[in-house]
Formats: sequence, C-alpha cells, structure tokens
Amino acid sequence: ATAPDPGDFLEVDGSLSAEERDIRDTVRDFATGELLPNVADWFDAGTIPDARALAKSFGDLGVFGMHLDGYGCAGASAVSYGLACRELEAVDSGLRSFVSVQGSLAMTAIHRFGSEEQKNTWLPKMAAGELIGCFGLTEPDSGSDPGSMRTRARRDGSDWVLDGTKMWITNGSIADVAVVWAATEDGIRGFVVPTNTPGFSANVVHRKLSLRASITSELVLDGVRLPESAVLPGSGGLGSPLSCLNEARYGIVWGATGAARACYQAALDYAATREQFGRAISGFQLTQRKLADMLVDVNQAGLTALQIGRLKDAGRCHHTHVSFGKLSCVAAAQRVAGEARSIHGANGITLEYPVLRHMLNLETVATYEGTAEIHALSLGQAVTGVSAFR
Ligand code: TGC
Ligand code: FAD
Repeated sequence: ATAPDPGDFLEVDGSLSAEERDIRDTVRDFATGELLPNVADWFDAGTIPDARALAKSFGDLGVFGMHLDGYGCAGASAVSYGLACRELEAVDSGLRSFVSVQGSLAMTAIHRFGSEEQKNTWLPKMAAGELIGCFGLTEPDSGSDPGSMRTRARRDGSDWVLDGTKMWITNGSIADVAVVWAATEDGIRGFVVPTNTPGFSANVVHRKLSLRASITSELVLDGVRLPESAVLPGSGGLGSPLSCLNEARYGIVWGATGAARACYQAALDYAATREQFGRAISGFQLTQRKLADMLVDVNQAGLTALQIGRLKDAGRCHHTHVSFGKLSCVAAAQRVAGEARSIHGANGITLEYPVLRHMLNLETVATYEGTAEIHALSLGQAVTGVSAFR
C-alpha cells in the first residue's frame, strides 16, 4: 500500500460518488476564490458589507435549500449538502451560517409546513438569493428551552397579531422575510413575516467577538398584524421548529469538519516552514503530538459526518444521530483549532492566519443550534431512557 495522503489520510474521498465530488469541488472553488480572500476583512469589520451580493452569489451557486426538492431548489443528496457546508465553513463558520439559516431553517420551515401559495411566493426567490430569510426561535430569556418562549400570536378577527422579542437572529436585520415562532392558544406555530410589515423592527448585535463575518440581530414584534395566510398551516408544537433545527444541525456536523480541516492544514503548513532552534518546528515531538491528535480528530469527525449523511440519505437518520455529530464534530473542531493556534505562536493571534478566527467562531458553533450540554443530554436520554433536561 502507498503512504497515506496527509490531506485524506483514510482515503474517504474515494468513497464519494462522482456527483458528490463535483459538487464539493464547485463549492470549494467558489469558497476559496470568492470568499477566502475577503473573509478576514469581513471578520475584522464585524459584518458582511454587501450581504445582498453575497446572497445572490450563493443563489447562483445553488446552495440555498440545495437539499430541498422543487421550487427552484437543487434536490441534492444529504451528503452533497454536507460537503457544501464543509467547504463553506472551511472558510468561515459565519458563511456556512448564512447558508444554514436561509436553506436549512427559513426555507425548510416554509417547504415543510407552508401552504402551496407560501412555497410558490417565497422559495424560488430565496433559492435564487433574491430574497433573504431568517429564523426567529430564540428569545432573550428563552434559549436552550425554546418551549418557554414569550412571543405570542393572538387572533383578531381573521388576522393574527404578534408581540414579542427574538434575540441572536442570524441575518435578522437584512432579511426580507422572517420565519417567527410564536405561542398561540393551540401551541407553538410558525409565521411568515415580511420584514416590512408595520411593527416589525430589527437591531444589529454589535461588539461580538465570535462569528463576526455574520450579521446577528434582535427582532422586535410590536403588534405585528398579519393575515390568516401568514401562519404556516402544517406547523404545530415545539416539534415543528425542532425538526428544522435538525436540518441546520446536520449542516453544522459537516461544517465543523471544514473548520477543523482548515486549521489542521494551516498548522501543517506553518509547522513545516517555521524554524526555531535551527529546525522546522514540525520536527519537534511536542508539535508532532499536536499534529497527530489533529489528524485523528479531523478524520474521525469526517467519518462521523459522512456516516450520518449516509444514514440521512437512506432515511435512517434519527435526531439523536445529529446530536451525536453536532456534539462530537464541534468538540473535535474546537480541539483542533486550539492546537493549531498554539502551533502558530504569536502569528496565530492575527487575522493573517485563519486559526484564531476559526477558534473564536467555534465558540458560537458550540452554542447555537443546541449547546454542547443540550446535545449531551439528548444523547444521555437516548442511551438511558431518562430525560435530565429539567
Ligand atoms: P421535548 O418535550 O423533549 O420535545 C418537544 C417535542 O419535540 C420533539 N423533539 C424533536 N423533534 C424533532 N427534532 C428534534 N431534535 C426533537 N427534539 C424533541 C419531541 O419528541 C416532542 O414531540 P411531541 O410530539 O412529543 O410533543 O421538548 P423540551 O421542551 O424538553 O426541549 C427539548 C430540547 C431541550 C432538546 C430542545 O428544546 C432543544 O433542542 N433546545 C435547544 C434549542 C436550540 O437548539 N435552539 C436553536 C435556535 S436556532 C439557531 O440557533 C440558529 S443558528 C444557525 C446558524 O447561524 O447556523
Ligand atoms: P442558555 O440556554 O441560557 O444556556 C446557558 C448555559 O446553560 C449553556 O452552557 C447551556 O448549555 C446551559 N444549560 C441550559 N439548560 C441546561 C440544562 N438543562 N442542563 C445543563 N445545562 C444547561 N437563534 C435563533 O433562533 N435563530 C438564529 O438565527 C440564531 N443565530 C445565532 C447566532 C449567533 C452568533 C449566536 C451566538 C446564537 C444564535 N442563536 C439563534 C441563538 C442560539 O440558538 C442560542 O444562543 C442557544 O440556543 C443557547 O441559548 P442561550 O444563549 O440563551 O443560552
């Protein structure tokens, strides 16, 4: 047997289909050509300066809702979608977030629970990147426990009136449409809220130290009056938003492996060229231990993501499989990013290298879409049969 390739140690690429590799390569070319040269500046600026143009580029690339069928969506396999998330997050978690929120959250909610009219109105333009969507579940006092939300939707004649505040909403202040989850007399339901509706406003969250190449907002709903046609007719209960979260969490499982891979590659390159004590630092045993640990983490996380993707394509992915991947792959990426940063020494704290940017982003990735603790409790419940959430 030939010696393994340090970039594909377990020869996993060979188990991808030609179509999967094509999609992976197309997204990789776009990500490295169009996003990577800009991302440090965007992170530094704490925003995406031309988010509309970026949305249009993502639409042209075909990654918005690419796992959905019909309505202008690509209908790609789960593994292909995962590979796209990996390539985007190898550049920056904030860019993968843009795609997750649009496709896996806002579009999935409309695709899964919407009326035919809602799907035709919103999905093709969202797939094309002509309209930007956001997904409002979290509130200032309701994060891990979304069932405790205070946002209310009440009937007024045939209209609905929404009041409440959503917090930490990705793309909230640039969105054309917000999928907002609110408590009604019949449990939690989803509403499609055009953001120009009177009473709706959004405020940007400033001074973030993580996910800076992403726009995060507070949504304020102050007597937002909507017609009956705004409710997602198929939604009902907390299980509805949670089922959308499964889709976005699945993308994060893959995305985290991309951030890990980028940090590992950066550390490998840096260690080979940086010399101290008269030799490349890659020759020191302590550096090699770090690189070996990173190699193991990157490859194990990659195998986990691929296996969960294969289960999903076979229709056998339970939401606790996704919790397994979200917990383990994000933790692996955090370990890799930390080690990679140390290998870069002082250079590692700058935006000239990607490692601290990834490390800081991964703090968000470990928090949103269910914190590490929440996914650990989901797994604990899955293997013991006992819920320890409350
Ligand atoms: P619980 O009673 O356990 O469940 C309520 C109903 O939901 C069902 N269910 C699920 N269904 C689908 N997928 C899942 N993952 C599900 N988990 C539970 C459950 O079977 C039940 O159904 P039914 O028919 O019996 O009523 O609910 P709970 O109140 O005890 O909470 C469970 C818990 C803690 C797991 C859940 O609330 C949770 O996942 N909390 C974390 C919240 C979270 O992840 N928020 C994310 C907000 S969106 C976001 O972060 C976007 S960032 C995106 C980006 O920028 O990339
Ligand atoms: P809390 O729920 O208050 O948790 C605080 C700590 O307590 C955590 O360590 C948590 O694990 C722990 N904890 C909570 N409950 C338990 C328990 N039962 N047992 C043990 N420990 C527990 N939300 C959206 O709806 N849409 C978005 O687009 C979105 N984008 C985001 C973008 C960014 C940059 C960030 C940072 C967040 C985003 N979120 C979004 C919100 C995100 O989903 C929440 O931050 C997350 O669910 C955690 O909620 P919280 O921050 O309120 O933390």
